Amino acid sequence: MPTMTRRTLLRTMAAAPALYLGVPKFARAAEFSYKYANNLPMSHPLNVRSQEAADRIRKESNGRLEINIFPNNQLGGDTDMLSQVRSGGIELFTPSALVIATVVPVAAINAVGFAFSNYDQVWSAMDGKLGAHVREAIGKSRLYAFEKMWDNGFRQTTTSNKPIQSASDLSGSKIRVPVSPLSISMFKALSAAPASLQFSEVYSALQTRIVDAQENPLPIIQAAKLYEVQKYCSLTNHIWDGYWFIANGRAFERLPAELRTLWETAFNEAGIKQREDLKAMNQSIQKDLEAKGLAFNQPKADTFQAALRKAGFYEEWRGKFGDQAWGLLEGAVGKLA
Ligand code: X2X
Repeated sequence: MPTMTRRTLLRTMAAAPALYLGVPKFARAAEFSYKYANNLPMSHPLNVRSQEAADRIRKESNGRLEINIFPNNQLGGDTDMLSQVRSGGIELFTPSALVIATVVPVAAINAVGFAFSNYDQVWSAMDGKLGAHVREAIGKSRLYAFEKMWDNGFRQTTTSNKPIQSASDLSGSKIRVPVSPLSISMFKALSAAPASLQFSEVYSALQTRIVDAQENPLPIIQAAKLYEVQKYCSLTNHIWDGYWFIANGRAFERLPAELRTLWETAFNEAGIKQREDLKAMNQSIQKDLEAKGLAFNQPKADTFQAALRKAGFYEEWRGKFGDQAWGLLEGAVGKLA
């Protein structure tokens, strides 16, 4: 048999596709191969739109920049991913505002209880001065934050034992919250017994009744199948939560200008589409979750805010965030305390 030249080898491979299924689409190794990790299943719009952006970046950079997604806590829980993106072990991560606030405290400002009442307020604040203020703070910890925040949603409360009709129903309730000082403080102010757990632990913590309740936006309850281990869903709308798309600072600086522009454009445009996906889902998602067995109720919203005021929650967090950030928040949503 004649020795195979590169050309005949390639021809042979082309004739027998089944033999080289393992070979990546772009045979030439990418100049920049980046890892993007997150805590959500692949079915969530955050991953669907990120995959689209990654495909676009690979194509428009002619394979120079490749981004591989590791969804669903494959590379560890939020706390692990956050330390990996800071050290450079991974290049990209999407922490919720609540979670990145463990490193950049002011990032939790959008999650002040009952601050935002609708998406118009949310996006004009986060695409405007409040968002710019937080991005700057993120930049100071040698992380790069993309301009457009992605939507997580308004957080709702699910339980296994009883519906939450008003703030007093939360009293003593064992509720899981993210690894977030603001969430702990807020649920303590509501007399609940909150416990911080990474999202990777939530399903089993509910299943084994380590906690009775959790709180998350409906698209997360759907994507992570939390309806399988919860009975009631009370539409508390207590926090608006979003994801910051962040990169390791050095990984960002390493990219040549044209690739930086490409990934900024691709991820920011994908983020806008992801916001629209969630908006569209919000029309039908309650019906879907009801069909899967969750019982919904609309609690009395003003009882929660009154309880928070009484407990001094707003005063405490105004002090923690400082007058500048607090002023930007109140500028967007009106007086809170
Ligand atoms: O951990 C959660 O609850 C989640 C998925 O909403 C966040 O990323 C904060």
